[in-house]
Amino acid sequence: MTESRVPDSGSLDCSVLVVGAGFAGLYAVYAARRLGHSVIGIEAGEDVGGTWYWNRYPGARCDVESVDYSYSFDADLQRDWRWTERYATQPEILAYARHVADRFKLRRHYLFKERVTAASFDEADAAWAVQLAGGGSLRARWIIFAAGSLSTPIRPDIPGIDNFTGETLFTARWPNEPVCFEGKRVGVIGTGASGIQCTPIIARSAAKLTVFQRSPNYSVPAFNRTIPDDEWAQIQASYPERRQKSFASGGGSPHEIDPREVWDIDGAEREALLENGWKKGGVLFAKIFQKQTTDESVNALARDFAEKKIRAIVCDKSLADDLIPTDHPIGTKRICTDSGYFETFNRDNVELVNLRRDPIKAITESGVQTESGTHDLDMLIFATGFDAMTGTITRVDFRGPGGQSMAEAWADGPRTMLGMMVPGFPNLFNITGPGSPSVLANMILGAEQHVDFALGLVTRAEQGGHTMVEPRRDAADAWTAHVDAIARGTLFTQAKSWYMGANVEGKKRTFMPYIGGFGAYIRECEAIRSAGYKGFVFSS
Ligand code: N01
Repeated sequence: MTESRVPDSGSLDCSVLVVGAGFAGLYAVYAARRLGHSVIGIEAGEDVGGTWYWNRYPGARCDVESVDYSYSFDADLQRDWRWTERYATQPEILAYARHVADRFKLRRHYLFKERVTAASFDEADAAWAVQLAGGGSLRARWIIFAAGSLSTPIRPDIPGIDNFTGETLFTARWPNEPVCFEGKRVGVIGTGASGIQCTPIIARSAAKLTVFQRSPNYSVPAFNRTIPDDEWAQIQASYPERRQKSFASGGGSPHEIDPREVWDIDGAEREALLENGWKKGGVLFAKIFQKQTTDESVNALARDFAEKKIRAIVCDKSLADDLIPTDHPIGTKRICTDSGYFETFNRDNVELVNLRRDPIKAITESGVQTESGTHDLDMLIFATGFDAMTGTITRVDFRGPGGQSMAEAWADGPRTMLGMMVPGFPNLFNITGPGSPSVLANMILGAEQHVDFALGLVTRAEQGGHTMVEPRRDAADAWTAHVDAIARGTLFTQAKSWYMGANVEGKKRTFMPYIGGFGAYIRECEAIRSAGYKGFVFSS
Protein backbone atom coordinates (compact mmCIF):
# COMPACT_ATOMS: atom_id res chain seq x y z
CA MET A 1 0.00 0.00 0.00
CA THR A 2 1.35 3.43 -0.85
CA GLU A 3 1.63 6.07 1.85
CA SER A 4 -0.43 8.67 0.03
CA ARG A 5 -3.35 6.25 -0.19
CA VAL A 6 -3.08 4.95 3.34
CA PRO A 7 -2.31 7.65 5.85
CA ASP A 8 -2.15 5.53 8.99
CA SER A 9 0.19 4.20 11.56
CA GLY A 10 0.79 1.05 13.59
CA SER A 11 -0.03 -2.39 12.28
CA LEU A 12 -3.10 -1.21 10.40
CA ASP A 13 -3.07 -0.12 6.78
CA CYS A 14 -6.24 1.84 7.36
CA SER A 15 -8.96 2.35 9.88
CA VAL A 16 -11.88 1.65 7.54
CA LEU A 17 -11.82 -0.65 4.54
CA VAL A 18 -14.71 -0.10 2.15
CA VAL A 19 -15.57 -2.86 -0.31
CA GLY A 20 -17.30 -1.55 -3.44
CA ALA A 21 -17.46 1.73 -5.31
CA GLY A 22 -21.16 1.79 -6.03
CA PHE A 23 -23.40 4.33 -4.36
CA ALA A 24 -23.10 2.68 -0.93
CA GLY A 25 -19.32 2.36 -1.12
CA LEU A 26 -18.77 5.91 -2.36
CA TYR A 27 -20.86 7.30 0.46
CA ALA A 28 -19.06 5.09 2.99
CA VAL A 29 -15.67 6.43 1.86
CA TYR A 30 -16.95 9.99 2.01
CA ALA A 31 -18.58 9.61 5.42
CA ALA A 32 -15.72 7.67 7.05
CA ARG A 33 -13.19 10.21 5.78
CA ARG A 34 -15.36 13.07 7.08
CA LEU A 35 -15.08 11.48 10.53
CA GLY A 36 -11.29 11.46 10.23
CA HIS A 37 -10.77 7.79 9.44
CA SER A 38 -8.07 6.66 7.10
CA VAL A 39 -9.93 4.82 4.34
CA ILE A 40 -9.09 2.35 1.61
CA GLY A 41 -11.65 1.27 -0.95
CA ILE A 42 -11.49 -1.90 -3.02
CA GLU A 43 -13.46 -2.17 -6.25
CA ALA A 44 -13.52 -4.96 -8.83
CA GLY A 45 -14.49 -2.66 -11.70
CA GLU A 46 -12.21 -0.21 -13.47
CA ASP A 47 -14.16 2.72 -12.12
CA VAL A 48 -16.94 3.76 -9.78
CA GLY A 49 -20.64 3.04 -10.34
CA GLY A 50 -21.25 -0.46 -8.98
CA THR A 51 -24.39 -1.95 -10.45
CA TRP A 52 -24.54 0.92 -12.96
CA TYR A 53 -20.98 0.19 -14.03
CA TRP A 54 -21.67 -3.48 -14.78
CA ASN A 55 -25.27 -3.46 -16.03
CA ARG A 56 -24.80 -1.28 -19.08
CA TYR A 57 -27.05 -3.31 -21.39
CA PRO A 58 -29.27 -1.38 -23.81
CA GLY A 59 -32.37 -0.03 -22.10
CA ALA A 60 -30.95 -0.18 -18.56
CA ARG A 61 -32.73 2.43 -16.54
CA CYS A 62 -33.59 2.90 -12.89
CA ASP A 63 -37.13 2.10 -11.76
CA VAL A 64 -37.03 4.67 -8.95
CA GLU A 65 -37.47 8.28 -10.02
CA SER A 66 -34.14 10.01 -10.57
CA VAL A 67 -34.84 12.84 -8.14
CA ASP A 68 -35.37 10.25 -5.40
CA TYR A 69 -32.67 7.80 -6.49
CA SER A 70 -29.88 10.24 -5.68
CA TYR A 71 -27.87 11.23 -2.63
CA SER A 72 -29.48 13.40 0.02
CA PHE A 73 -26.37 14.00 2.15
CA ASP A 74 -25.18 17.16 0.43
CA ALA A 75 -27.60 19.97 -0.37
CA ASP A 76 -25.23 21.55 -2.89
CA LEU A 77 -24.82 18.30 -4.80
CA GLN A 78 -28.59 17.90 -4.80
CA ARG A 79 -28.99 21.41 -6.18
CA ASP A 80 -26.23 21.24 -8.78
CA TRP A 81 -26.94 17.91 -10.45
CA ARG A 82 -29.75 18.31 -12.98
CA TRP A 83 -31.52 15.05 -13.80
CA THR A 84 -32.89 15.16 -17.32
CA GLU A 85 -35.51 12.39 -17.18
CA ARG A 86 -38.03 11.07 -14.71
CA TYR A 87 -36.36 7.63 -14.82
CA ALA A 88 -32.66 8.06 -15.47
CA THR A 89 -30.80 5.94 -17.98
CA GLN A 90 -27.79 3.87 -16.96
CA PRO A 91 -25.36 6.29 -18.70
CA GLU A 92 -26.82 9.24 -16.81
CA ILE A 93 -26.67 7.43 -13.45
CA LEU A 94 -23.10 6.34 -14.13
CA ALA A 95 -22.22 9.94 -15.02
CA TYR A 96 -23.74 11.00 -11.68
CA ALA A 97 -21.64 8.44 -9.77
CA ARG A 98 -18.54 9.73 -11.58
CA HIS A 99 -19.50 13.30 -10.81
CA VAL A 100 -19.83 12.46 -7.11
CA ALA A 101 -16.46 10.67 -7.14
CA ASP A 102 -14.81 13.72 -8.79
CA ARG A 103 -16.58 16.30 -6.70
CA PHE A 104 -15.62 14.71 -3.38
CA LYS A 105 -12.27 13.34 -4.60
CA LEU A 106 -13.19 9.77 -3.69
CA ARG A 107 -11.29 7.86 -6.38
CA ARG A 108 -7.94 8.44 -4.73
CA HIS A 109 -8.97 6.12 -1.89
CA TYR A 110 -9.70 3.21 -4.20
CA LEU A 111 -7.79 0.31 -5.61
CA PHE A 112 -9.71 -0.51 -8.79
CA LYS A 113 -9.67 -3.87 -10.63
CA GLU A 114 -9.09 -5.53 -7.28
CA ARG A 115 -11.23 -7.84 -5.13
CA VAL A 116 -11.36 -8.92 -1.52
CA THR A 117 -11.20 -12.72 -1.55
CA ALA A 118 -10.82 -13.53 2.15
CA ALA A 119 -10.52 -11.87 5.54
CA SER A 120 -9.89 -13.29 8.96
CA PHE A 121 -10.30 -11.44 12.24
CA ASP A 122 -7.25 -11.14 14.43
CA GLU A 123 -8.56 -10.63 17.96
CA ALA A 124 -5.18 -9.73 19.45
CA ASP A 125 -5.00 -6.72 17.20
CA ALA A 126 -8.75 -6.17 16.71
CA ALA A 127 -8.14 -6.09 12.97
CA TRP A 128 -9.33 -7.79 9.82
CA ALA A 129 -6.46 -9.35 7.87
CA VAL A 130 -7.69 -9.02 4.31
CA GLN A 131 -6.52 -10.96 1.25
CA LEU A 132 -6.84 -9.47 -2.21
CA ALA A 133 -7.29 -11.30 -5.50
CA GLY A 134 -4.15 -9.62 -6.88
CA GLY A 135 -2.05 -11.28 -4.17
CA GLY A 136 -1.80 -8.29 -1.82
CA SER A 137 -3.05 -8.09 1.72
CA LEU A 138 -3.92 -5.37 4.19
CA ARG A 139 -5.16 -4.88 7.71
CA ALA A 140 -8.11 -2.76 8.72
CA ARG A 141 -9.98 -2.30 11.98
CA TRP A 142 -13.40 -1.87 10.42
CA ILE A 143 -14.84 -3.22 7.18
CA ILE A 144 -17.79 -1.64 5.46
CA PHE A 145 -18.93 -4.22 2.95
CA ALA A 146 -20.84 -2.31 0.28
CA ALA A 147 -20.61 -4.65 -2.68
CA GLY A 148 -24.28 -4.55 -3.60
CA SER A 149 -27.33 -6.77 -3.21
CA LEU A 150 -27.51 -7.80 -6.85
CA SER A 151 -23.88 -8.06 -7.86
CA THR A 152 -23.15 -11.75 -8.35
CA PRO A 153 -24.67 -12.74 -11.70
CA ILE A 154 -25.90 -16.28 -12.24
CA ARG A 155 -24.48 -18.33 -15.05
CA PRO A 156 -27.29 -20.82 -15.57
CA ASP A 157 -26.58 -24.50 -15.44
CA ILE A 158 -27.83 -25.26 -18.96
CA PRO A 159 -26.17 -28.22 -20.70
CA GLY A 160 -23.83 -27.10 -23.49
CA ILE A 161 -23.70 -23.46 -22.37
CA ASP A 162 -20.09 -23.19 -23.55
CA ASN A 163 -20.74 -24.78 -26.92
CA PHE A 164 -22.40 -21.82 -28.60
CA THR A 165 -20.08 -20.40 -31.27
CA GLY A 166 -21.91 -17.11 -31.78
CA GLU A 167 -21.62 -14.07 -29.49
CA THR A 168 -22.54 -14.71 -25.84
CA LEU A 169 -23.39 -11.78 -23.59
CA PHE A 170 -24.61 -11.31 -20.03
CA THR A 171 -26.72 -8.24 -19.25
CA ALA A 172 -24.95 -8.00 -15.88
CA ARG A 173 -21.50 -7.98 -17.52
CA TRP A 174 -22.27 -5.98 -20.64
CA PRO A 175 -19.24 -4.85 -22.67
CA ASN A 176 -18.18 -1.24 -22.79
CA GLU A 177 -18.02 -1.19 -26.59
CA PRO A 178 -21.23 -0.75 -28.58
CA VAL A 179 -22.99 -4.04 -29.43
CA CYS A 180 -24.60 -4.29 -32.85
CA PHE A 181 -27.79 -6.32 -33.30
CA GLU A 182 -28.33 -5.22 -36.90
CA GLY A 183 -29.27 -8.12 -39.15
CA LYS A 184 -28.62 -10.69 -36.41
CA ARG A 185 -30.70 -13.50 -34.98
CA VAL A 186 -30.62 -12.73 -31.27
CA GLY A 187 -31.86 -14.85 -28.37
CA VAL A 188 -32.58 -13.51 -24.88
CA ILE A 189 -32.89 -15.98 -21.99
CA GLY A 190 -34.65 -14.45 -19.00
CA THR A 191 -37.65 -12.16 -18.61
CA GLY A 192 -36.93 -10.35 -15.34
CA ALA A 193 -36.29 -6.60 -15.19
CA SER A 194 -33.09 -6.88 -17.26
CA GLY A 195 -34.57 -9.02 -20.04
CA ILE A 196 -37.72 -6.88 -20.13
CA GLN A 197 -35.70 -3.67 -20.47
CA CYS A 198 -33.38 -4.80 -23.26
CA THR A 199 -35.95 -6.72 -25.33
CA PRO A 200 -37.71 -3.76 -27.01
CA ILE A 201 -34.41 -2.12 -27.98
CA ILE A 202 -32.87 -5.27 -29.43
CA ALA A 203 -36.06 -5.97 -31.37
CA ARG A 204 -35.75 -2.64 -33.19
CA SER A 205 -32.63 -3.61 -35.09
CA ALA A 206 -32.24 -7.39 -34.87
CA ALA A 207 -33.26 -9.44 -37.87
CA LYS A 208 -35.00 -11.75 -35.46
CA LEU A 209 -35.36 -11.75 -31.67
CA THR A 210 -36.30 -14.91 -29.79
CA VAL A 211 -37.26 -14.39 -26.14
CA PHE A 212 -36.95 -17.52 -24.01
CA GLN A 213 -39.38 -17.13 -21.12
CA ARG A 214 -39.55 -19.55 -18.21
CA SER A 215 -41.72 -17.34 -15.99
CA PRO A 216 -43.70 -14.34 -17.19
CA ASN A 217 -43.42 -11.19 -15.10
CA TYR A 218 -45.72 -8.31 -14.36
CA SER A 219 -44.42 -5.16 -15.98
CA VAL A 220 -45.87 -1.66 -15.97
CA PRO A 221 -44.81 1.02 -18.47
CA ALA A 222 -42.43 3.64 -17.10
CA PHE A 223 -44.28 6.54 -18.76
CA ASN A 224 -40.87 8.10 -18.80
CA ARG A 225 -40.45 11.73 -19.84
CA THR A 226 -38.01 14.55 -19.57
CA ILE A 227 -38.22 16.85 -16.54
CA PRO A 228 -39.09 20.37 -17.70
CA ASP A 229 -37.48 23.40 -16.04
CA ASP A 230 -40.59 24.51 -14.14
CA GLU A 231 -41.04 21.03 -12.63
CA TRP A 232 -37.35 20.96 -11.77
CA ALA A 233 -37.70 24.28 -9.95
CA GLN A 234 -40.64 22.87 -8.02
CA ILE A 235 -38.69 19.73 -7.10
CA GLN A 236 -35.80 21.86 -5.89
CA ALA A 237 -38.10 24.01 -3.76
CA SER A 238 -39.71 20.99 -2.10
CA TYR A 239 -36.66 18.71 -1.84
CA PRO A 240 -36.35 18.84 1.97
CA GLU A 241 -39.99 17.83 2.39
CA ARG A 242 -39.65 15.20 -0.36
CA ARG A 243 -36.66 13.65 1.41
CA GLN A 244 -38.42 13.73 4.76
CA LYS A 245 -41.36 11.85 3.29
CA SER A 246 -39.02 9.36 1.65
CA PHE A 247 -37.19 8.58 4.89
CA ALA A 248 -40.54 8.07 6.65
CA SER A 249 -42.10 6.00 3.87
CA GLY A 250 -42.44 2.30 3.21
CA GLY A 251 -40.16 2.17 0.19
CA GLY A 252 -37.90 5.21 0.39
CA SER A 253 -39.77 7.42 -2.08
CA PRO A 254 -42.31 10.13 -1.27
CA HIS A 255 -45.34 8.37 -2.74
CA GLU A 256 -48.17 7.54 -0.38
CA ILE A 257 -50.81 4.83 -0.53
CA ASP A 258 -54.44 5.91 -0.32
CA PRO A 259 -55.16 5.60 3.43
CA ARG A 260 -58.69 4.21 3.06
CA GLU A 261 -59.69 0.56 3.37
CA VAL A 262 -60.13 -0.60 -0.19
CA TRP A 263 -63.66 -1.90 0.34
CA ASP A 264 -64.74 1.54 1.59
CA ILE A 265 -63.94 2.92 -1.88
CA ASP A 266 -66.64 2.47 -4.51
CA GLY A 267 -65.94 0.48 -7.66
CA ALA A 268 -65.62 3.41 -10.05
CA GLU A 269 -63.19 5.22 -7.79
CA ARG A 270 -61.16 2.05 -7.28
CA GLU A 271 -60.86 1.72 -11.04
CA ALA A 272 -59.77 5.37 -11.27
CA LEU A 273 -57.13 4.77 -8.59
CA LEU A 274 -55.85 1.77 -10.50
CA GLU A 275 -55.70 3.75 -13.74
CA ASN A 276 -53.89 6.56 -11.95
CA GLY A 277 -51.52 4.04 -10.33
CA TRP A 278 -50.81 2.47 -13.70
CA LYS A 279 -49.99 5.88 -15.15
CA LYS A 280 -47.59 6.61 -12.28
CA GLY A 281 -45.70 3.73 -13.83
CA GLY A 282 -43.50 0.81 -12.85
CA VAL A 283 -43.10 -0.45 -9.29
CA LEU A 284 -45.44 2.23 -7.94
CA PHE A 285 -48.27 0.02 -9.20
CA ALA A 286 -47.53 -2.20 -6.19
CA LYS A 287 -48.65 0.62 -3.92
CA ILE A 288 -52.20 1.60 -4.81
CA PHE A 289 -54.31 0.11 -2.04
CA GLN A 290 -53.74 -0.68 1.60
CA LYS A 291 -53.20 -4.44 2.10
CA GLN A 292 -52.39 -4.94 -1.60
CA THR A 293 -49.54 -7.29 -0.76
CA THR A 294 -51.09 -8.88 2.31
CA ASP A 295 -54.66 -9.66 1.25
CA GLU A 296 -55.24 -11.80 -1.81
CA SER A 297 -58.62 -10.27 -2.63
CA VAL A 298 -57.12 -6.77 -2.69
CA ASN A 299 -54.17 -7.99 -4.70
CA ALA A 300 -56.58 -9.52 -7.22
CA LEU A 301 -57.94 -6.05 -8.03
CA ALA A 302 -54.50 -4.89 -9.15
CA ARG A 303 -53.75 -8.20 -10.80
CA ASP A 304 -56.94 -8.25 -12.90
CA PHE A 305 -56.34 -4.65 -13.92
CA ALA A 306 -52.77 -5.41 -15.05
CA GLU A 307 -53.99 -8.44 -16.97
CA LYS A 308 -56.55 -6.32 -18.83
CA LYS A 309 -53.83 -3.82 -19.72
CA ILE A 310 -51.53 -6.54 -21.09
CA ARG A 311 -54.39 -8.04 -23.12
CA ALA A 312 -55.17 -4.61 -24.56
CA ILE A 313 -51.58 -4.31 -25.79
CA VAL A 314 -50.80 -7.79 -27.09
CA CYS A 315 -52.77 -8.51 -30.27
CA ASP A 316 -52.48 -12.31 -30.25
CA LYS A 317 -54.63 -13.78 -27.48
CA SER A 318 -52.56 -16.93 -26.94
CA LEU A 319 -49.38 -14.85 -26.82
CA ALA A 320 -51.03 -12.65 -24.18
CA ASP A 321 -51.95 -15.80 -22.24
CA ASP A 322 -48.27 -16.77 -22.21
CA LEU A 323 -47.12 -13.29 -21.14
CA ILE A 324 -49.47 -12.97 -18.16
CA PRO A 325 -48.15 -14.36 -14.88
CA THR A 326 -50.37 -16.87 -13.14
CA ASP A 327 -47.99 -18.09 -10.46
CA HIS A 328 -47.65 -15.17 -8.06
CA PRO A 329 -49.65 -12.26 -6.65
CA ILE A 330 -48.71 -9.01 -8.38
CA GLY A 331 -45.89 -7.18 -6.63
CA THR A 332 -44.55 -10.23 -4.78
CA LYS A 333 -41.80 -10.32 -7.38
CA ARG A 334 -40.54 -6.84 -8.13
CA ILE A 335 -42.83 -5.35 -10.77
CA CYS A 336 -40.74 -4.55 -13.82
CA THR A 337 -40.72 -1.12 -15.37
CA ASP A 338 -40.72 -1.21 -19.14
CA SER A 339 -40.73 0.93 -22.23
CA GLY A 340 -42.74 -0.94 -24.84
CA TYR A 341 -42.13 -4.50 -23.65
CA PHE A 342 -45.49 -6.09 -24.38
CA GLU A 343 -45.84 -4.10 -27.62
CA THR A 344 -42.63 -5.77 -28.82
CA PHE A 345 -44.44 -9.08 -29.14
CA ASN A 346 -46.71 -7.57 -31.82
CA ARG A 347 -43.67 -7.27 -34.12
CA ASP A 348 -43.14 -9.77 -36.92
CA ASN A 349 -39.46 -10.25 -36.05
CA VAL A 350 -40.09 -11.26 -32.42
CA GLU A 351 -40.89 -14.74 -31.16
CA LEU A 352 -41.71 -15.86 -27.61
CA VAL A 353 -40.68 -19.36 -26.60
CA ASN A 354 -42.62 -20.49 -23.56
CA LEU A 355 -40.11 -22.68 -21.75
CA ARG A 356 -42.76 -24.07 -19.42
CA ARG A 357 -44.33 -25.79 -22.43
CA ASP A 358 -41.14 -26.23 -24.43
CA PRO A 359 -38.13 -26.42 -22.07
CA ILE A 360 -34.52 -25.87 -23.12
CA LYS A 361 -32.74 -29.19 -23.62
CA ALA A 362 -29.32 -27.76 -24.41
CA ILE A 363 -27.35 -24.93 -25.89
CA THR A 364 -25.64 -26.05 -29.07
CA GLU A 365 -23.00 -24.61 -31.39
CA SER A 366 -25.68 -22.89 -33.42
CA GLY A 367 -28.25 -21.84 -30.84
CA VAL A 368 -30.79 -23.11 -28.35
CA GLN A 369 -32.38 -26.50 -28.59
CA THR A 370 -35.75 -26.84 -26.95
CA GLU A 371 -37.86 -29.96 -26.79
CA SER A 372 -39.76 -28.95 -29.92
CA GLY A 373 -36.81 -27.95 -32.09
CA THR A 374 -33.74 -25.79 -32.64
CA HIS A 375 -33.53 -21.99 -32.60
CA ASP A 376 -30.49 -20.91 -34.64
CA LEU A 377 -28.91 -17.73 -33.34
CA ASP A 378 -26.01 -15.37 -33.99
CA MET A 379 -26.07 -13.91 -30.49
CA LEU A 380 -27.27 -15.27 -27.17
CA ILE A 381 -27.94 -12.93 -24.25
CA PHE A 382 -28.32 -14.17 -20.69
CA ALA A 383 -30.52 -11.98 -18.49
CA THR A 384 -30.65 -14.69 -15.88
CA GLY A 385 -30.40 -12.76 -12.63
CA PHE A 386 -28.25 -12.79 -9.53
CA ASP A 387 -27.44 -14.75 -6.40
CA ALA A 388 -29.14 -11.90 -4.58
CA MET A 389 -28.41 -10.42 -1.16
CA THR A 390 -26.21 -13.19 0.23
CA GLY A 391 -24.31 -14.34 -2.88
CA THR A 392 -21.58 -11.72 -2.85
CA ILE A 393 -20.66 -11.64 0.83
CA THR A 394 -20.69 -15.43 1.20
CA ARG A 395 -18.26 -15.73 -1.71
CA VAL A 396 -15.68 -13.83 0.34
CA ASP A 397 -14.06 -16.14 2.84
CA PHE A 398 -14.76 -14.04 5.92
CA ARG A 399 -13.67 -15.85 9.08
CA GLY A 400 -14.57 -14.43 12.46
CA PRO A 401 -12.64 -15.25 15.66
CA GLY A 402 -14.50 -18.57 15.95
CA GLY A 403 -13.22 -19.61 12.53
CA GLN A 404 -16.66 -19.99 11.00
CA SER A 405 -17.19 -18.59 7.49
CA MET A 406 -20.15 -16.42 6.56
CA ALA A 407 -21.35 -19.13 4.18
CA GLU A 408 -21.37 -21.59 7.09
CA ALA A 409 -23.01 -19.11 9.47
CA TRP A 410 -25.78 -18.53 6.93
CA ALA A 411 -26.23 -22.09 5.71
CA ASP A 412 -29.73 -22.00 7.19
CA GLY A 413 -30.46 -18.51 5.87
CA PRO A 414 -28.99 -15.14 6.83
CA ARG A 415 -29.08 -14.28 10.55
CA THR A 416 -28.32 -10.65 11.23
CA MET A 417 -28.77 -7.76 13.60
CA LEU A 418 -30.65 -5.08 11.67
CA GLY A 419 -29.45 -6.66 8.43
CA MET A 420 -26.08 -5.06 9.04
CA MET A 421 -24.02 -7.09 11.49
CA VAL A 422 -23.63 -10.81 12.08
CA PRO A 423 -22.74 -12.43 15.43
CA GLY A 424 -19.26 -13.92 15.26
CA PHE A 425 -18.08 -11.30 12.73
CA PRO A 426 -17.02 -8.25 14.73
CA ASN A 427 -16.33 -4.91 13.06
CA LEU A 428 -17.89 -6.05 9.78
CA PHE A 429 -20.81 -3.98 8.49
CA ASN A 430 -22.84 -5.31 5.58
CA ILE A 431 -24.55 -2.38 3.90
CA THR A 432 -28.18 -2.96 2.84
CA GLY A 433 -27.76 -6.63 3.68
CA PRO A 434 -30.47 -9.26 4.21
CA GLY A 435 -32.58 -8.35 7.22
CA SER A 436 -32.64 -4.67 6.24
CA PRO A 437 -35.14 -2.96 3.86
CA SER A 438 -32.40 -3.13 1.23
CA VAL A 439 -33.84 -3.95 -2.21
CA LEU A 440 -37.37 -3.11 -1.07
CA ALA A 441 -36.44 0.52 -0.52
CA ASN A 442 -34.57 3.28 -2.31
CA MET A 443 -31.05 1.85 -2.34
CA ILE A 444 -29.25 5.20 -2.19
CA LEU A 445 -31.14 6.52 0.82
CA GLY A 446 -30.90 3.06 2.39
CA ALA A 447 -27.13 3.10 1.92
CA GLU A 448 -26.83 6.54 3.50
CA GLN A 449 -28.85 5.46 6.51
CA HIS A 450 -26.95 2.19 6.91
CA VAL A 451 -23.50 3.73 6.55
CA ASP A 452 -24.40 6.44 9.08
CA PHE A 453 -25.63 3.82 11.55
CA ALA A 454 -22.49 1.70 11.05
CA LEU A 455 -20.20 4.68 11.56
CA GLY A 456 -22.25 5.64 14.60
CA LEU A 457 -21.36 2.25 16.09
CA VAL A 458 -17.70 2.81 15.24
CA THR A 459 -17.71 6.25 16.84
CA ARG A 460 -19.44 4.94 19.92
CA ALA A 461 -16.86 2.14 20.20
CA GLU A 462 -13.92 4.52 19.80
CA GLN A 463 -15.34 7.09 22.20
CA GLY A 464 -15.70 4.34 24.80
CA GLY A 465 -12.10 3.25 24.27
CA HIS A 466 -13.17 0.03 22.53
CA THR A 467 -11.77 -1.59 19.44
CA MET A 468 -14.55 -4.04 18.69
CA VAL A 469 -18.29 -4.15 18.27
CA GLU A 470 -20.46 -7.15 17.58
CA PRO A 471 -24.16 -7.93 17.90
CA ARG A 472 -25.34 -10.24 20.64
CA ARG A 473 -26.49 -13.61 19.31
CA ASP A 474 -29.88 -13.42 21.05
CA ALA A 475 -30.45 -9.91 19.66
CA ALA A 476 -29.64 -11.07 16.12
CA ASP A 477 -31.89 -14.12 16.54
CA ALA A 478 -34.73 -11.90 17.74
CA TRP A 479 -34.24 -9.50 14.82
CA THR A 480 -34.13 -12.33 12.30
CA ALA A 481 -37.31 -13.85 13.77
CA HIS A 482 -38.97 -10.43 13.54
CA VAL A 483 -37.96 -10.05 9.87
CA ASP A 484 -39.33 -13.52 9.16
CA ALA A 485 -42.59 -12.96 11.05
CA ILE A 486 -43.39 -9.77 9.14
CA ALA A 487 -42.71 -11.48 5.81
CA ARG A 488 -44.98 -14.39 6.75
CA GLY A 489 -47.83 -11.96 7.19
CA THR A 490 -47.59 -10.96 3.53
CA LEU A 491 -48.18 -12.60 0.16
CA PHE A 492 -44.47 -12.28 -0.71
CA THR A 493 -43.63 -15.74 0.55
CA GLN A 494 -45.90 -17.24 -2.14
CA ALA A 495 -43.62 -16.22 -4.99
CA LYS A 496 -40.60 -18.14 -6.19
CA SER A 497 -38.57 -14.98 -6.22
CA TRP A 498 -34.96 -14.02 -5.72
CA TYR A 499 -36.17 -12.25 -2.55
CA MET A 500 -36.82 -15.81 -1.30
CA GLY A 501 -33.57 -17.21 -2.69
CA ALA A 502 -35.73 -19.37 -4.96
CA ASN A 503 -33.69 -18.63 -8.10
CA VAL A 504 -30.57 -20.37 -6.82
CA GLU A 505 -30.41 -24.15 -6.66
CA GLY A 506 -29.87 -25.34 -3.09
CA LYS A 507 -30.23 -21.88 -1.50
CA LYS A 508 -32.24 -21.79 1.71
CA ARG A 509 -35.77 -20.47 1.02
CA THR A 510 -36.34 -17.53 3.32
CA PHE A 511 -37.62 -14.04 2.64
CA MET A 512 -34.43 -12.03 2.95
CA PRO A 513 -35.23 -8.30 3.06
CA TYR A 514 -37.01 -6.57 5.95
CA ILE A 515 -40.51 -5.79 4.72
CA GLY A 516 -41.75 -3.73 7.65
CA GLY A 517 -41.04 -0.48 5.75
CA PHE A 518 -38.10 1.88 5.42
CA GLY A 519 -39.46 4.44 7.89
CA ALA A 520 -40.33 1.75 10.45
CA TYR A 521 -36.84 0.28 10.09
CA ILE A 522 -35.20 3.65 10.66
CA ARG A 523 -37.31 4.11 13.77
CA GLU A 524 -36.13 0.68 15.03
CA CYS A 525 -32.51 1.71 14.42
CA GLU A 526 -33.05 5.01 16.20
CA ALA A 527 -34.62 3.29 19.21
CA ILE A 528 -31.65 0.93 19.43
CA ARG A 529 -29.19 3.80 19.12
CA SER A 530 -31.01 5.87 21.75
CA ALA A 531 -30.88 2.89 24.11
CA GLY A 532 -27.07 2.91 23.86
CA TYR A 533 -26.96 0.54 20.89
CA LYS A 534 -28.96 -2.10 22.67
CA GLY A 535 -28.14 -5.57 21.36
CA PHE A 536 -24.56 -4.68 20.46
CA VAL A 537 -21.51 -5.49 22.58
CA PHE A 538 -18.49 -3.19 22.66
CA SER A 539 -15.18 -4.65 23.78
CA SER A 540 -11.43 -4.35 23.44
O1 N01 B 1 -33.05 -11.03 -12.84
P1 N01 B 1 -34.36 -11.88 -12.44
P2 N01 B 1 -32.96 -9.56 -13.45
N1 N01 B 1 -33.46 -21.00 -18.04
O2 N01 B 1 -33.89 -12.89 -11.46
C1 N01 B 1 -34.68 -16.53 -15.96
C2 N01 B 1 -33.06 -5.37 -10.30
N2 N01 B 1 -33.04 -4.71 -11.59
O3 N01 B 1 -31.55 -9.27 -13.70
O4 N01 B 1 -38.22 -16.58 -13.12
C3 N01 B 1 -34.37 -20.10 -18.39
O5 N01 B 1 -35.49 -11.01 -12.07
C4 N01 B 1 -35.65 -16.41 -14.83
O6 N01 B 1 -36.71 -17.30 -14.97
P3 N01 B 1 -37.50 -17.80 -13.63
C5 N01 B 1 -34.52 -5.59 -9.90
O7 N01 B 1 -34.64 -5.50 -8.52
C6 N01 B 1 -33.59 -3.49 -11.65
O8 N01 B 1 -33.87 -9.39 -14.60
O9 N01 B 1 -36.44 -18.27 -12.67
N3 N01 B 1 -34.59 -18.95 -17.75
C7 N01 B 1 -36.03 -14.93 -14.96
O10 N01 B 1 -36.97 -14.75 -15.95
C8 N01 B 1 -34.75 -6.98 -10.41
O11 N01 B 1 -35.83 -7.63 -9.81
C9 N01 B 1 -33.66 -2.84 -12.84
O12 N01 B 1 -38.37 -18.86 -14.10
C10 N01 B 1 -33.83 -18.71 -16.69
C11 N01 B 1 -34.72 -14.30 -15.41
O13 N01 B 1 -33.91 -15.34 -15.94
C12 N01 B 1 -33.42 -7.63 -10.14
O14 N01 B 1 -32.46 -6.63 -10.42
C13 N01 B 1 -33.18 -3.44 -13.99
C14 N01 B 1 -32.84 -19.61 -16.25
C15 N01 B 1 -33.97 -13.64 -14.28
O15 N01 B 1 -34.73 -12.60 -13.79
C16 N01 B 1 -33.08 -8.84 -10.95
O16 N01 B 1 -33.49 -8.64 -12.30
C17 N01 B 1 -32.61 -4.68 -13.90
C18 N01 B 1 -32.68 -20.79 -16.97
N4 N01 B 1 -31.77 -21.71 -16.62
C19 N01 B 1 -32.55 -5.33 -12.70
N5 N01 B 1 -32.25 -19.08 -15.17
C20 N01 B 1 -34.31 -1.52 -12.85
O17 N01 B 1 -34.01 -0.66 -12.05
C21 N01 B 1 -32.85 -17.90 -14.92
N6 N01 B 1 -33.81 -17.67 -15.85
C22 N01 B 1 -35.38 -1.30 -13.74
